Amino acid sequence: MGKPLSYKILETHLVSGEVAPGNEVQIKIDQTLTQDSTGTMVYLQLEAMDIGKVKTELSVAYIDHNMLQTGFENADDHAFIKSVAQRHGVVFSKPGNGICHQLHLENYGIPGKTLLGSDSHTPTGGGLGMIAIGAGGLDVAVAMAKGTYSVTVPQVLNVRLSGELGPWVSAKDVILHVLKRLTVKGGVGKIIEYTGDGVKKLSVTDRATIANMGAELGATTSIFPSDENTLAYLRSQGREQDYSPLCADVGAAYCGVLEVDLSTLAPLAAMPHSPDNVDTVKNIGSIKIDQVAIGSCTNSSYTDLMKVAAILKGKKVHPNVSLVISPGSARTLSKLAENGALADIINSGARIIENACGPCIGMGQSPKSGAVSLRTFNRNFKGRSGTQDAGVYLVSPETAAVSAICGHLADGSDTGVALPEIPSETFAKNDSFIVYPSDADMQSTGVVMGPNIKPFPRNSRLADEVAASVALCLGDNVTTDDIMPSDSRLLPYRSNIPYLSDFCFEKIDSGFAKRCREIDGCAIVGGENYGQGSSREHAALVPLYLKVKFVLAKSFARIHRSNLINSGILPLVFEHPADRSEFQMGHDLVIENAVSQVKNKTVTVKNKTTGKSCTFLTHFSDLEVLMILHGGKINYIKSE
Ligand code: MIC
Ligand code: SF4
Repeated sequence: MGKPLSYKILETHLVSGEVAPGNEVQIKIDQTLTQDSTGTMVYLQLEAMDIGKVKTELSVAYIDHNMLQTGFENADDHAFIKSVAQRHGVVFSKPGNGICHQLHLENYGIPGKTLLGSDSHTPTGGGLGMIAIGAGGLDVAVAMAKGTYSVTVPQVLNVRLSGELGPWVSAKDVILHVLKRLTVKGGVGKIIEYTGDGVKKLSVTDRATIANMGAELGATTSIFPSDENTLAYLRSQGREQDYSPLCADVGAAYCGVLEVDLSTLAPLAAMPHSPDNVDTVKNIGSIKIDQVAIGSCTNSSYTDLMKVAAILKGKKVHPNVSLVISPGSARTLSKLAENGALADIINSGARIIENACGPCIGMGQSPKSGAVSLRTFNRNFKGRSGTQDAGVYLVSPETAAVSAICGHLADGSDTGVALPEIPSETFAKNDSFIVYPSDADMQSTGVVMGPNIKPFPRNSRLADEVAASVALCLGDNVTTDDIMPSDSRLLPYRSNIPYLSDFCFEKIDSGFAKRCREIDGCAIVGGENYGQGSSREHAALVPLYLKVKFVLAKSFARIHRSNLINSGILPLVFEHPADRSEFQMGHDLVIENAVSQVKNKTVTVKNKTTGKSCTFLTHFSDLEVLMILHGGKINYIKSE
C-alpha cells in the first residue's frame, strides 16, 4: 500500500516507534522557530535545561509579535531573547524583519525537513513540503535541547484539488471553503495532505496560505507536495539548491478524501466570531465596513500585496474606511518600494504599518466600537482585535482591497475593477536584520534579563488525592485567547505569569482569578475542542499559577492539551459526554488514588457535592503519564 507524503517524511526522521496512526513516535527535528510572545518562556525553559549549543540543524528566534514598545517591557524581552539566542547558537531575526512564518518560508524552509515552532501557524511551512508543526514553548525548548519531539501519529486526510481558481477567487477562499466543510475541529488528530491536479495551479505562497490556516481546522499540520512550483519559488528566493521533488506514493492510503473543484469556488468570508462561520461574499451581502486590515502570516506575501497594489492603483480608499497594511517581510516591502507598488498603495489612502503581526494579535489598530472590520488574517475570535464588540470578517487580499474602495463588502467580479496578472520576481538576499550566532558569542554572552521577566511556575509531583472546586463552567470551542487574552495591554507581560494571572478568563468571567486565589485547587469544566487556537503555553502556565488541578472537557485541542500535560495539569475527557451536566460551579471534586488511576489511564472524578462519580478518559501516552506523575515536563526531564 502506498504512503502519504507526510508519513514518508516522518519515517525519514524516525528516532523511535513506528509510523502508524495513534502510535507515539519520536522524530528528529531539523529546524525550530520561536517568536517573541511565546519565546521568552521558551528561552527561560531552555536556560533552565542548562544546555550548550542547540542540537537542531537550524533554530531561529523571530521578533514579530510584541512590537509596540510603549514601555521597557517588550524591548527587554527582545534583548533577553537575543542574548539567549547568542548563547545557544540560535539565529536572531531583529524586530522589523517581518512575520516569523513568512520569513521562515522565504529564507529557511526546505522541502522534506521537519520544523517545530512555538506558534500555532508553524504549519505554513507545509506549503514548501515540510512537516511543520506548532507546539507549546516547552516542547520547542526540548526540541532545541535534544533535537527530537514526541508526537502521536495523526491520521492523514487527503484534500484532492481539481480545476483552477476563477478571477477574484484565491488561496484564502480555498481554505475558507475547507473550514466551512470540516469546521474548526474537523482537523483534530489529522494531517491534511493536499494532492490532485489543482495543486499545480497554486504557487508556494498560495499553498502556504492554505497550510497556515490548517491550524484553524485543529490539524496537526498540512502539507503540499514539492514540485516545479516549489522549485520556482526557491529559485526566486535564491535558494534553488534547497529543492528536492517530493510527493505521496501512487495509491497512498488516507483516512478520508475531500474533493474540492477549485473552479466552483467563489469569494468567501468567515463571519464573526469563528473561522468556520463561512459563506460566500454574495450571500453575506454588501454590508458597510469601517476598517480593512491586510497582512498577517496568512496573507502578506509579495504576490498578495502586489495584487492589493494593483487593485488600489489610481483609486481612493472609501471615506468611511480605514485601510491598514502590514507587509509580511522587509524584503517584500522593499520590493514594493523598488517597483512603485508601495506608492500606489500609499496614494490610495492606505496606512502602512510595521512588518509584523500587529493588528492580528490586537497590537494596535483596534477598530472603533461596534465596527465591521475585514481582515486577511486567520482568526476572528470575539475581542481578539482589541475591540470587544467589533465584528471581524476574514477574507482574501483581493476581496479586502476591492471592498476598501467600495466601502462595503464586495465580490470583485461585481465591481468592474480589473485584476491584472502578477509577474514573478526574484529577490536578492538581505540579511541586514539577521544576527548570526558565533562560537565566540556562545562563550562570552551573558543572559540579559529585565525586571519584568519573572520565573515560570513549576508544578509538584502528582499527589495521591487531588481535590478541586469547579471555578468555571464553559461551552464548546473555548479558545486560548479566552483563557489568556492577549492584546497591546497584556502582551508586554508574556514573561510575567504572576501579572498575567489577574486577567485569566477576564473576558468570560472577570471573577475567575479572584475565585481561584480564594480556594486551594480549582477545576475548569469545558465542552468540545477546549483550548483551540494559539499555542501560547501561558493558557496553561497561568492556570497552573492559579492552582488549577484538572480540566474536564468533551475534547481538547492538540497543542493546549500538550501544554496542560507539560504543566502537570490533567486534561480529562468525559467518557460519557452527557455527564457534563453533572458538574456545576462551586462543586467540590476529588480524584482519589490519583497516581494509580493516572497509571491506568482512566480516571474517576468524585463529585463530593452531589455524591456522584464519573469516569474520564485520559488518552495519555506512556510518556505523558510520566510527565503528569512528575508534575510536568521540566520536572520529568530534570529527573531523567
Ligand atoms: C496567534 O496567532 O494567536 C499567536 C499570537 O501567534 C499565537 C502565539 C501566541 O499567543 O503568542 C499562536 O498562534 O500560537
Ligand atoms: Fe502573528 Fe497573527 Fe500569524 Fe499569530 S496569526 S503568527 S499573531 S500574524
